[in-house]
Amino acid sequence: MPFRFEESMVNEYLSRGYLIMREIVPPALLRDLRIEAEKARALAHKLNGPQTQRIQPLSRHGADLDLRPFHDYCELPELRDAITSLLGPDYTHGHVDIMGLLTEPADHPWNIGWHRDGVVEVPPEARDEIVAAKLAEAWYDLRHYNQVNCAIYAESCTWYVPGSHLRQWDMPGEEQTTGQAWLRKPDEGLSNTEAERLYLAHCREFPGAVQGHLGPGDFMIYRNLAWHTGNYITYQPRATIHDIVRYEGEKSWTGWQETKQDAIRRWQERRETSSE
Ligand SMILES: O=C(O)CCC(=O)C(=O)O
Ligand SMILES: [Fe+2]
Repeated sequence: MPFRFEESMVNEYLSRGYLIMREIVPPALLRDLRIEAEKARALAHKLNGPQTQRIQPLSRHGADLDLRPFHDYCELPELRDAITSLLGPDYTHGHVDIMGLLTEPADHPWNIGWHRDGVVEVPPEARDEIVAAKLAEAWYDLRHYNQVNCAIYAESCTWYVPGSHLRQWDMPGEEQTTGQAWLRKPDEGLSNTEAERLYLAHCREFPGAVQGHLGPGDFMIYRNLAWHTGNYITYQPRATIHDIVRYEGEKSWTGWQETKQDAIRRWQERRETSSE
């Protein structure tokens, strides 16, 4: 059945922090996207190595890919209408100059590690009150932090903690693991199956985590301030459009880039002072 927007979806998005718009991409467009996704996955591995899990932005690869289906996706009236129903006017859901494809790594499993985007941009040691105050200004503002995964092939790579976007504080067990080397490359002597099971356990053990299952053409929008991770396996093709939903109206929130960079600088200065 073709996707139909329901009023209840607004509440679902606001309370859980994610919403999956099932089968919103029509089959004909999906077929065209797959033809290019096939090329893009091969290109990702050729350009960035066998372990790469993305190619981004797609606009950089116009010489090797036909970008038309991706532009068609950006123009898709079904998606435009659904986003307007969900968030109001003045939002865009697709940008070929931002969009990437998340791809499966070729050699071994890989896990990005649990994180909250936004927060993760500043190393834990550099997060001070100034960073927290700046982030707090935008935390509940729906014009920011809307991310998209739209599956061209069925996949179940994204794990998410529903409701965690509503808290600016962390609960016991909510720890960032993006810096853990064992998630990026299996420890010496570990087989791919053993690594896959360990990474899966790492996903399952996180308090309140649920696995997102996307069918072909399913569009998942999520508040990326929630706890989430991406768990990547080698033996299933993944070509998932990764983009943001961007507010195009008046931008009243500025200064985050500067705040982040200042915090990282202060932290580095502190490190240098303490090592003298
Ligand atoms: O692979 C995924 O689904 C998640 C990717 C992600 O969390 C990120 O790029 O920040
Ligand atoms: Fe993320």
